[in-house]
Amino acid sequence: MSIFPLVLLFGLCCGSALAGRDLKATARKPSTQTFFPPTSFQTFEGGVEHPLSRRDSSLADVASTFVETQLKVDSKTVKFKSGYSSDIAQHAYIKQQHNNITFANAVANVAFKDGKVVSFGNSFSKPSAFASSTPTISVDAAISAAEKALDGTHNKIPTTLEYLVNADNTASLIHVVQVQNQDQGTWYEAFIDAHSGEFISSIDLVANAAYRVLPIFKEDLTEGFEFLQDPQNPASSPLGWHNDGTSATNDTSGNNVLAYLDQDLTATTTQSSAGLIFNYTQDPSLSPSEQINSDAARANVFYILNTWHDVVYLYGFTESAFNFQQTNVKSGGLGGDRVLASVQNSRARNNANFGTPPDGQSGTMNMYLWDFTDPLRDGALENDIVTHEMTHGLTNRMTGGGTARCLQVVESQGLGEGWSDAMADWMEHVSAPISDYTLGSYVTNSTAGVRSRPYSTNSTTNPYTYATVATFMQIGEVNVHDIGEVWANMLHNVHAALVDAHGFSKTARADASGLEGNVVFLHLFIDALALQPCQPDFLQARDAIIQADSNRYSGSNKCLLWKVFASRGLGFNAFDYTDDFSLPSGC
Ligand SMILES: *[C@@H]1O[C@H](CO)[C@@H](O)[C@H](O)[C@H]1NC(C)=O
Ligand SMILES: *[C@@H]1O[C@H](CO)[C@@H](O)[C@H](O)[C@H]1NC(C)=O
Ligand SMILES: *[C@@H]1O[C@H](CO)[C@@H](O)[C@H](O)[C@H]1NC(C)=O
Ligand SMILES: *[C@@H]1O[C@H](CO)[C@@H](O)[C@H](O)[C@H]1NC(C)=O
Ligand SMILES: *[C@@H]1O[C@H](CO)[C@@H](O)[C@H](O)[C@H]1NC(C)=O
Ligand SMILES: [Ca+2]
Ligand SMILES: [Zn+2]
Repeated sequence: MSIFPLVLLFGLCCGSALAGRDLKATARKPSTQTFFPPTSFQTFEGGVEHPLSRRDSSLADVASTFVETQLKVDSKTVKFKSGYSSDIAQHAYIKQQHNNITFANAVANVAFKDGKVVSFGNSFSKPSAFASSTPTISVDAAISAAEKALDGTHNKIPTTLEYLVNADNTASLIHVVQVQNQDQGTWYEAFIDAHSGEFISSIDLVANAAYRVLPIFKEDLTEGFEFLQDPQNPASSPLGWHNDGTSATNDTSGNNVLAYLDQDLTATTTQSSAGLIFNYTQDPSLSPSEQINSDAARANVFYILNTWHDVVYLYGFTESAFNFQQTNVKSGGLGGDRVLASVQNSRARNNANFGTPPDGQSGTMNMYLWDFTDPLRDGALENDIVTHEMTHGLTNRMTGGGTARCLQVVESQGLGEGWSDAMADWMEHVSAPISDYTLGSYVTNSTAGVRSRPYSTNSTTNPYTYATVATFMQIGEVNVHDIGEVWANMLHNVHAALVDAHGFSKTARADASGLEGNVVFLHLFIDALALQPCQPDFLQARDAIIQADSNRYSGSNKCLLWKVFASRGLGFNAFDYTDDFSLPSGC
């Protein structure tokens, strides 16, 4: 029997002038954004036949042949990378290759349902020239170049040799080197030219949260902890939360999560002498670093991340869909990648972030302290921040088949921020109708929280439409969280409309089988991630959600979804950040 404290957060207060305070997260990207060829995405509702549809072939063969036929390319240029079956569709992720060397940025994804192709995304290229496929620069030299370019150190992950399509349509041969800098919280995949030794560009594996605060009125902080007994879901975590697949644990570590203090992976919080009881009562009058408070914080992060794992597992973020587990109980995907969650990390303030490497390497979460108040407040005790960060792991892993390279262009990053807010939004609703939602209120001591507007169905409260993205893009340094607000608000509206239409399940976190609106919403959310192409834009993310509804619910919500998206400018003819409020024929 396990007993865990759960933090309950109450609405807070206050009117300090924190609006527009820019936190550091957006300024740290290197200017060398990797080039990504344009991505096309087609959805086919009920599906189309494909060349091997009448034969008994493997997913790899069927998907590869489909890509070859569609793109009229030779089978030698197509390499099956990964694939899996969800409860509703089969997903295949494919890379372009040349001389048996795969491309880092030319990829395809095909989804099948009932033997037919339901969606197809691709960024395959026809390079005008290829660098020789035999490198002339050694791996060691490439590592040095990567470390120098990105001010970090190569970790122990083996380098790979790949091709990279450039903006001028040539193909460079590259050594791919992971480089980290713990002090700066950076973690990149560096692309080093394997012939010239020059640094070309990088993939940023860390998604940061930067928080903006609007001044508002005061309210007192009320803390409330609850004891929850055995909150784990055996359907999602058959080993329980305190067993990593090799041995039982008696602290804040297990198969899904290791929650520790600052930079010491062994600094977990331990159980009580009576067994797996973590009964640490946080004292808000004391500094977060007091033992009782840091124990409570680690216990809370451990509880939230495990609960998050168990919920999204039910909706499809499983081993085969590239989730985070030390030991994989069901087949598919790579293990050895539970989330390493650093609580009260002392390297930064007023922020939080999540690093998502490819499947098989642990995701890393850093939670920092916030100095807007005295005593400081701990992000680990604000559940929506923890959920926001963890959801970066979901979207980065499920988009593009576990490579963690497919939410890198600005618009895709913005969508990533939006999904993270939308997941926090979904997790915190307990009844219909779907009320307005803010996040980050506790750490900032401000009811407005960290975003510019509450998420709302009311277009006065939140007026953001697709065209708002264009205004955000025009601001000198684009803040991907601004773009994320537009997407998160669209998703808030989708959630609200589905709940209005189909009701609300109070057991949705433990039971994904219902037909209530909040259950439907999370299914579409997660199904669509696997369908959408690498580097999706707003239109493609919308289309993937509508296709997900076709796959799972025979399109029964098609017009509802179109109406919601259209109401926020993402209608049938929306394009290039111009609002369109029209519906497809039949709606
Ligand atoms: C690519 O790999 C296949 C299968 O391993 C092999 O038959 C073929 O010769 C290789 N081609 C090149 C260009 O290395
Ligand atoms: C937890 O397990 C370790 C390793 O088995 C053991 O040394 C330690 O005493 C245990 N701690 C508690 C609090 O039960
Ligand atoms: C938890 O700790 C509090 C004191 O902080 C105590 O009153 C309560 O009985 C404890 N509960 C359990 C189940 O150990
Ligand atoms: C929160 O903000 C209010 C209003 O600015 C202030 O009175 C209060 O002391 C703050 N709380 C903390 C813990 O700093
Ligand atoms: C939307 O919000 C505005 C401002 O709070 C309010 O005046 C209006 O009545 C709301 N509209 C609806 C339909 O609730
Ligand atoms: Ca995994
Ligand atoms: Zn974020």
